[in-house]
This record gives sequence, structure tokens and C-alpha cells, in this order.
Amino acid sequence: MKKVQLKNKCSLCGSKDVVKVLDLGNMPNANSFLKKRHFSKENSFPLQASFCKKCKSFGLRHAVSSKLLFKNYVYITGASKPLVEHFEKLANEITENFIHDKNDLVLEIGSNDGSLLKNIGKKARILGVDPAKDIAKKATKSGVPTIASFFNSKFSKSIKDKHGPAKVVVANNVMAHVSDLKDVFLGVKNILREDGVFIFEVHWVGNLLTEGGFDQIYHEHFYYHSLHALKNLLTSIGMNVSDVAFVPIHGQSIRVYAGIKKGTSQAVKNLLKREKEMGLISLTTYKKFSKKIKDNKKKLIKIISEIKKQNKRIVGYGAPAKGNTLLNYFEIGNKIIDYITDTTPSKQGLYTPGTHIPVVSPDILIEDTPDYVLLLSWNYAESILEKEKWLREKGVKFIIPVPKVRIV
Ligand code: DWN
Repeated sequence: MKKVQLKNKCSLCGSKDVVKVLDLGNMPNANSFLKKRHFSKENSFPLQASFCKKCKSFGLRHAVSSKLLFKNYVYITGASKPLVEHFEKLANEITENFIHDKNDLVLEIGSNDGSLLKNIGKKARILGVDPAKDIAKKATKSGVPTIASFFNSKFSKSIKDKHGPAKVVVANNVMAHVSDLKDVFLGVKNILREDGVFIFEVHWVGNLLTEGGFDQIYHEHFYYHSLHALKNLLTSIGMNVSDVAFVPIHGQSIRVYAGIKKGTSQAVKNLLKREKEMGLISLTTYKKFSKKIKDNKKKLIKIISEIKKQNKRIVGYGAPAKGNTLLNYFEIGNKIIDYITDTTPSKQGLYTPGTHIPVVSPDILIEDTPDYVLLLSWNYAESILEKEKWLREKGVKFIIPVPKVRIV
């Protein structure tokens, strides 16, 4: 298996009518945090995106091998409290609206540490599937049975044989991460009951292009979805999008409800109309986006250079995957940022991919007071600013790079 492959046609619809619209240069994988001794062996791959004029999808031009990206994964859902709370709410919605029998099966694709399923286990049968072996093992140990595997149409057959069809299939922040999305959707269709529901959340390209940061673009995310592109693909395999809702996660995501049964809510019609009005199905919009990123780069670099000229210290807050796109593309390295704090134990003690900034426990901030904090986990800004009020009271300023650079 090749480490990286250039795609000369759209992976969703097969059309060759795809246009390159963005080039962020070569970069390592955003979640490939590493040890010092591995610096010289670090991989780096082209990070470019293109727009398909036929099915209106926006995605990467190169596919890095999924094994390389996801087998040894460091990202843990449970490390971000706002996300854990969000999944608790979703679990309640699932059990209240869709589970009527304790024997119903809820299958989660990309279940990570079981943060969602653990809230459902008392009301239904639960099963997680996740390719990260260590995380799957820990989740199983903690009471969420998790198979360490990628999910695809072939694998869905063996799950169905063993566990029966699913009443609910859920997949959050996964549908951007799948190279062969059609095959995964076919797997969902195969395992879903006639009266079942497929619920998935995915970062919305409308947010990425307007408010959200370009930093959501990295090799793990093969696609940046609009409802148009998702609906086109689901319809092509005989599935129906029944409803959609916005959720305030990762800037702004959409939660899509799909199934085999017919019927479409007004919310679906409204969002399709809005996407059209926003130009999300037009090539020009994506071309303009590239310029916007360059302008943001100039603004942030100017602010940071001025701070450094005054010999002030800057540290990073949160080491999310997206932060590594921002740091690498903006060329903000270990000469500018002393260290980055992160609550994920498996990231602490490692260095950021490409920029080689040490990742440490947030406890360091009890002893060490920097002048500025660059908030790389900007999607949790509200909750982090509240949690770290004490730092701001000590005079520490937070630089929030997305959606617009601001200092608070
Ligand atoms: O799609 C993806 C999303 C859903 O999750 C993945 N490809 C990988 C990951 O992306 P991310 O790493 O950008 O996600 P988060 O949830 O924005 O990551 C937040 C990071 O910040 C985590 O490493 C935990 C850390 N954190 C922290 O140090 N202090 C988070 C909070 C809330 C905090 O208070």
C-alpha cells in the first residue's frame, strides 16, 4: 500500500471534472505527534484541495493511507469536556427518540473511547467500531464493546451476521475521514433496519468557508462536506436524508439523519436552499477561499511578530489536530511558541508534527506565566476562557486565531 496517492477523479462520484482550488504545501499528518528521536524520519505529504463540478464535493487531492493516519491515533474524545457533554445530550436524544426495546442495537462507527455509547449501554445493546487498536481496547475494558477495525461494506456483513441489524447507526466526525465514503454508506445501508436511523455529525463546509478556520483542512479529512454533496451520494445508493440540524461543534457541524424510509423535513429543504445562496455549490466560492487564508496568515503573523519584537513570551493552548495545519502553514514554530499545553495524556511528552513544539500538561501554567497564549483549540474558546479566567486575571492575554484574529 502506497503512503500517499494522487486522486485524478472525484472519489465520491467518479467524475474527472475536478478543479484544484487550494494548495497549503507539504505537511506531516496533523495527529502524528512525535518523539524527538523521530524528527529526522518524519513523513510529509501534499495538502491540496479540489472541487468536483459534478457532485459539488470539496475534498483533498491526495489520499494518505488510512493505516498511517488512524491505526496509532492519539486523539481522545474524553479529553475535551465540552465534547463529552455534547455526546451525553446526543445519547439522550437517541435513547428517547429511537430506542424502544433493550434489545435494539446501536452501532457506532469511529467510536473512539466510547464517550457516546457509554451513555446508551443501559437502554440498548451497544457496539463500537474503531481502527485505533489501543483506544478500542481501553473502551472495551471500560464497558463499551469495541471492535478494532475500519468499517466498510464487507465488514458490515460480518457484524450483521453476529449481532443482527442495527436500529441506530451513529458516526460522529467520521464521514470526513473516510476515503471510500460510498462503500461505508453501503455498509450502513446493509446493516440498518428498515425502520432504523443513521445519524452522523460532520463539520459543515459552509462554516469552514465563512466563519470556521481553514485549519480544519488536514490529511485526516478527505472531504469538507456540504449537505448537497452528502445527499447526492446517499441518494445514489438508495438512501434518504430525512432531517438535518446544526450543532455547535468544531465551529459548526451538521447532524444528518438518514435512512431507508422516505420523507424529508423542511430543515433539509431550507439548508439546501441556503447552501445554494451561499455559493457552496459554485467553484468561484472555493477559489476565493484560498485568498482569504493568505490574508488571515498575514494578519496573525503581523500580530505575533510585534509581540515577539517586545520580547514577550507566547505559549500554545490545546494541541488539536487542526492547530498543526495552522502552525505549519503559518510557519509558527518552536522559536515563537515555547510549549503547548494539552489535556490529552497521550499527546503530553511528544512534539507537534512539523513544528516540533513540546506538548505538556496544562499544570505547567500554575508555575509558569507567559505573556500570551495562542488558543489553538479555538472551537472551545468560550469554555476555555471561562475555565482559565484566573490566567487572564494574572494579565495573560489570549490570541484567538479563528474565525477572525482577536486578542482578549
Ligand atoms: O475530526 C476530528 C475531530 C473531530 O477531532 C479529528 N480528525 C481529530 C480531532 O480534531 P481536533 O484535534 O482538532 O479536535 P478538538 O476536539 O478540537 O481537539 C481539542 C484539543 O484540545 C484536544 O487535544 C484536547 C485539548 N483541550 C485542552 O487541552 N484543554 C481541549 C479543551 C476543551 C481544554 O480545555
